[in-house]
Amino acid sequence: MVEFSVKYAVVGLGHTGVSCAHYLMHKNQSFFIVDSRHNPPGLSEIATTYPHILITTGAIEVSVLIKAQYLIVSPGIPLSTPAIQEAITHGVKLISDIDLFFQHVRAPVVGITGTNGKSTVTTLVGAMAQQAGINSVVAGNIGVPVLDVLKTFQKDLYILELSSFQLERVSHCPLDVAALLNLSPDHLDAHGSFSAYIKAKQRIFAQCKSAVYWQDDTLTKPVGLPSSQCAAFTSRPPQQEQFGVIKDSHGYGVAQDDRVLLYMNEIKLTGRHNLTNIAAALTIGSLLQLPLDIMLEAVRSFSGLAHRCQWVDCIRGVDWFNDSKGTNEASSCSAIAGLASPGSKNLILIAGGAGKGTDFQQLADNIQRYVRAVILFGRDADKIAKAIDSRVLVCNADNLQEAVEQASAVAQPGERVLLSPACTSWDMFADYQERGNAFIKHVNQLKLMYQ
Ligand code: UMA
Ligand code: ADP
Repeated sequence: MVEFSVKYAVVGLGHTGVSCAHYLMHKNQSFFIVDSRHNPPGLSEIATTYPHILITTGAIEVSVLIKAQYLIVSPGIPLSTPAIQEAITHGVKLISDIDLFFQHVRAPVVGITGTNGKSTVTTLVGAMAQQAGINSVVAGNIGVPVLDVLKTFQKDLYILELSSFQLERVSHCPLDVAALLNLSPDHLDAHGSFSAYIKAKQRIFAQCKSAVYWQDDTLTKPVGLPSSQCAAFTSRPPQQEQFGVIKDSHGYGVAQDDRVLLYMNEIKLTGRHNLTNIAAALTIGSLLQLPLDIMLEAVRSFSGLAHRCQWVDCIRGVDWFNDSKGTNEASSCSAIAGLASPGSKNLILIAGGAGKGTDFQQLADNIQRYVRAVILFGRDADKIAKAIDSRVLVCNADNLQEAVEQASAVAQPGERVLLSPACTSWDMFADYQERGNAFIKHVNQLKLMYQ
């Protein structure tokens, strides 16, 4: 029988680990911290604020972990890490920051997951709640650790973006509304297979009161929940009591039943895939009893998040869009289809970077359908070029700046240039934000050249 000397081991000292440290200290709990990196982010902050807390860096050792009763494993550390698995066999239990959040939260909680669109829908639901005068906050994978939003007075509503890694780690997740927006292969290196990834995502429904899913993909349908507990949204014309997407003589729009609520030209968001995101947010908001007219006001004034189909500028009749957050094939495909003009190939695509192990066939098919020319850069440029074959004009660039210059040389007035890499940025940039900001800088330089 192991004698546990400390209650918690905080495994990982990124945003999650730092928030756990502050929270456990506030709750007077005993804990220590481990991180496999020698100089992890947050080290000096925690070491200075809590000098008596033991922090061990470097290889994670089972002999250290078994001193704790519970491990709080950060989302970026694989649960398959041998020392973690061994500690579990010694009787140490896993718990996550989300579990701790649910132990202490006293207000309704919404959870939103999916392969793509999470941040957009989470932010939009947050904007709807604010517009309705509800004292609410958005947190989770979007960038604010969940325990950070419990530090002050409790809110009346919490809206959480949850990643597959966070869902994989949580044991008790009693959400009032749980939404699974869509599913396509992503993070397969970490989860091992698409089915393991789906299983992690489906955990969002485990203890929920109401479930929201995407009618157009049965993989998102809650397994084992009665239909009375489920509400679906769709990217097609909606059925009774649903929100969905329509097209009529006024263009594309969002409808409830057979009533059109708004058209694309009334909103600031770009890309038709965002109509699906609006339908999802309206479904979630309705379950929260938010008034429809107030939700629609919030949709109309929502300009979207940076790096997601973000309009940058119009230079000599060519519109430039930054979709640096398009980091997998499915997201870039929907950005391409969402920005293309039906019936005409008016898009110039800039893509490439470090792919996530997919074969780029889905991307190549979308390119053939909607894109006139592709500029490729980054580690997997050749892999994408092979998938595209000779179906459209393909140019190669050594870096993003050269890609922008080549796109400018190819684009004709009336066309759109879209950066949507279908890859992570890690081969050339710190993250998607740095890549998107570099793109904006190069586009601004281009504008100066033509002034
Ligand atoms: N790491 C080590 N050794 C350690 C601990 C971490 O090498 O001992 C590495 C990880 O492998 C990873 C990096 O450090 O590459 C960050 O991991 P982390 O677990 O420390 O991450 P946090 O800083 O706590 O941030 C996490 C989420 N990060 C991940 O899931 C990788 C953030 O989502 C989230 O905003 C934050 O918690 C607050 O909830 C980011 C993300 O990229 C934006 N998420 C992925 C995505 O959206 O696709 C899932
Ligand atoms: P996430 O938080 O899940 O990464 P975001 O809202 O940040 O989602 O959007 C990331 C990218 O995913 C966008 O830049 C866009 O290319 C794509 N995208 C957004 N919404 C959808 C959707 N509903 N379906 C598919 N792709 C989407």
